[in-house]
Amino acid sequence: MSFEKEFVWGAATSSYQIEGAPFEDGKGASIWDVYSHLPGKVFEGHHGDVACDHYHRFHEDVLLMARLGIKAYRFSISWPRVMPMGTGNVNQKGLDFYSRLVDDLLAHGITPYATLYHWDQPYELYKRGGWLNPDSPKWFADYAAEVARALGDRVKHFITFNEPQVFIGLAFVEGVHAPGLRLPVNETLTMAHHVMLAHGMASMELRSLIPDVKIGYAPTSNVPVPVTRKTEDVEAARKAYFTMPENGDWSWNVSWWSDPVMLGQYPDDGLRILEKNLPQIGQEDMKIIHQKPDFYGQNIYRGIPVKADGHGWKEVLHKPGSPKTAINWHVDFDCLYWGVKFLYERYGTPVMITENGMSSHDWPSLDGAVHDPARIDYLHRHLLGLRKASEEGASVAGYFQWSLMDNFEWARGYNDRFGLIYVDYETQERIPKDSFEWYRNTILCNGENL
Ligand code: PNW
Repeated sequence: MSFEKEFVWGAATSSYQIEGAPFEDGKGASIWDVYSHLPGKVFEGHHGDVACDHYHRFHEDVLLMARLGIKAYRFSISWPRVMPMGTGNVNQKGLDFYSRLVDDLLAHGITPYATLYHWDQPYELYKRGGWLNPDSPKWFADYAAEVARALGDRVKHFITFNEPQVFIGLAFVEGVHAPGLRLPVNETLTMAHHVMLAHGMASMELRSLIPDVKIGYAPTSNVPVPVTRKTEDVEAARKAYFTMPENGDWSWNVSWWSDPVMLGQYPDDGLRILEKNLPQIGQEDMKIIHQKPDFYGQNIYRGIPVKADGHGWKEVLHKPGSPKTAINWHVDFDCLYWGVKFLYERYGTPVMITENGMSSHDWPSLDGAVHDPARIDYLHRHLLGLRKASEEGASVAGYFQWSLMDNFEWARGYNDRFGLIYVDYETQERIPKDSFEWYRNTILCNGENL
């Protein structure tokens, strides 16, 4: 068995992680431009001022994508490049950059998937309260409309948000991503509500401006993986995935971030547990939020072993010495299989793996090539799981490898290399790794080699 004929084989990146050129051609500052220059925030003071210099080298990168044979490329649009103040004036030169990129992709037969928000919020909007401001959904919808007007004749696939769990949770609950604050629960829940409203309002704009548009949403999750296939363990894992923890730790909860968008309501358990801290939920809000995506994106890198414990579940420690990646994340080869199965079961919308991949400490060997056998094994085994989920009836629309090339890994700077292409940050030389060749072959035969 293979993947469906229309299966979307892709690779992904994001603006701040690869583009550089933070203030060129009229771009405004983003919260990451500011945050990464604050002392002590990012590993050894790294920042994205140059990153992969993709702003100037995008053509070379598109040629590599063509060689890789990907059907689709997922990139993100930098909001402050397009609207330096976040609202109002549009920076034509910024839009032109994305327009040239899109033309180049299409000329090489690669379908563009544009993410509207991969964390680089305009700094000017942050100063106006960012996602706490009740106008923030409207700001986002206006920005989405500008992008749609400029690119919608050629870009038909949009993803509204990448990993709201991270840009609200890690940024404002845990305080380790830009802008690095720790705010009270009622405020972070308000932000989350605004983000979901923004998803809905932007989706409406996109749908009215681009009739044949396909919209996605890309939250993330670490998937509870049952330790056996016994019914009680599978049930325990399913519960662990979707249940709100009684301690109110809400920011990684799958249902809180997805039920409103996919099903039109907040989950009952979350409403009960978070009751004292809930934002005002307007009469029409849930209708706006429930702009059901055409594909349900999910970024999955990891699993958590789980077993039944009475009527509940228990997390199980990974066995000593079990596989880990360079970023120190445990590896559970079945995470895509269970994740996709559970998510499709609950939401009934085709699932798109919008990110999956691994970091390793790659370097060019004496022979000049970059050998990354562990990444090949990681991809191979995760794709086997994905295919199994599809064979068992889950609708799987596609798979985007994270990442096309090594890039700026947020608070960890250039520590972690996630790419299929090695980047020498001193010379900007790109070297396709062994995994690049492997993925190319996999795409060529639509996964028959797995
Ligand atoms: C994602 N976690 O981030 C992002 O979408 C990418 O920009 C990033 O480079 C990639 O995954 C690799 O990290 C995540 O704590 C950040 O589970 C943190 C987590 C997951 C994903």
